[in-house]
Amino acid sequence: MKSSSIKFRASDRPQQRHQLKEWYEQCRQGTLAIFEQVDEETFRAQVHPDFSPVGWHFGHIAYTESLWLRERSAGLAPLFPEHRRLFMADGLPKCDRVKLPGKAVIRHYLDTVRKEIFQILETIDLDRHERLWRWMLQHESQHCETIAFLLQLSGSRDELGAGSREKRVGGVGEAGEENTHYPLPTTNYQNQMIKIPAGYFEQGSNTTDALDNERPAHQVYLDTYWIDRYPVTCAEYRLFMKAGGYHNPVWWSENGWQWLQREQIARPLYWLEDPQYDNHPVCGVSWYEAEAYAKFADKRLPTEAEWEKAASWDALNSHHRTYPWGEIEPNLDRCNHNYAIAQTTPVNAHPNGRSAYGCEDMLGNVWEWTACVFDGYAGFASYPYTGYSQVYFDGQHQVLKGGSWATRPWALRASFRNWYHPGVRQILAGFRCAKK
Ligand code: AVJ
Ligand code: FE
Repeated sequence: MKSSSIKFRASDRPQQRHQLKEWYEQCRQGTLAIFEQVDEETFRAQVHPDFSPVGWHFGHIAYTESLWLRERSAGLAPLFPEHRRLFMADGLPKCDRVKLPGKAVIRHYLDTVRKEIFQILETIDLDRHERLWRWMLQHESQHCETIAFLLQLSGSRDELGAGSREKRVGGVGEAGEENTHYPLPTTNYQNQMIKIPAGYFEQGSNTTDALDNERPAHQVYLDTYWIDRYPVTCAEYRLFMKAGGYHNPVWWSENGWQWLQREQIARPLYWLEDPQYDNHPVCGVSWYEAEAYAKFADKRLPTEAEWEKAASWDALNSHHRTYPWGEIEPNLDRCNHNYAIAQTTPVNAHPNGRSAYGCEDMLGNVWEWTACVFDGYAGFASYPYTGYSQVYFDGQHQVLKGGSWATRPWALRASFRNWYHPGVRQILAGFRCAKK
């Protein structure tokens, strides 16, 4: 079993190069599987003003790989400098990114950069550069996820939700295996709350693949609290809708109610009114909707630390787990991820993914909003550039944890942090609740 926790000695470098190459190939295979399914029109269309066109993300993946692995770390001259302005992170306004080259040009860009960086990998000093190479895998993974939800969004443009699951492009699968017939849960379940006893746990991570915002790992003390065993399901959320949730300010914060008046919406973005999805997590809610539901249910959103402790702390052994279930790398038996089935699954479909405390469905399926504003931990140091995390420490972004059905394995772990404005509902986000 490949494990990200394997520690390599200098003499093992050939093996480590081989492992990186394998990961890069696996990651790219998934990226290209999606690429192949996108037509030229969808490629360049801007489906939502807050997001770049799907095709831009593919070019940006190639650009970023070239910038950091060729230019910055290997000292080579830029490849295709004519692409720079279009594909750099802060080059053009998103609406101007529709003037994209065609798919063939972008494919050539991806392939050419990739060929060169594999040559670099053969001799690069990994003692110095391993972190950057691991970061790059996660960069591609995250843009892949953005592509996935933009495609879902473009498929549902006309009917906003209804029928969108059928119209979605297929998943990339794992090793070509078909996995469209997910087992439905055989028994009904009751969402329960799990008691997490007071005490210390370890938040964050110092491993090579930990991003700047996950570092440094540190001890946090939490009082006793309760947290939902599962994410909030569509059936549960329907109660809020039926009770007039979207029409009564009593459950909404002031900012949330103002946001609702502007948006004029009355259901989650990806809502499908079909009992077939009752046991699936609600998906496509803003932080404000999550906050309002929690109040309706007489609960609250968990803090980031509460979420992470419930997901990763093994109190019996005073041990921090990389994944809720331990150290085995994510697979489809443990969590719904990697775009494998391209939709949500019932919240209780992955009992083997449960955490030491018994929480389920914490990785994959839907991202989960937390009560916390995104910020650096004490001792934070930007990597590889301030624009990656630090510029978002502006008090305007809420942290999400856990990953979704579209999250690639390289960005899936209990310490991983995602962040978006509280009003964003295009991402694949749901939530679970907590209580004192
Ligand atoms: C952490 C997912 C919000 O996609 O904007 C990609 C990740 N940063 N390239 C984003 C990211 C730079 C980021 N999110
Ligand atoms: Fe990026």
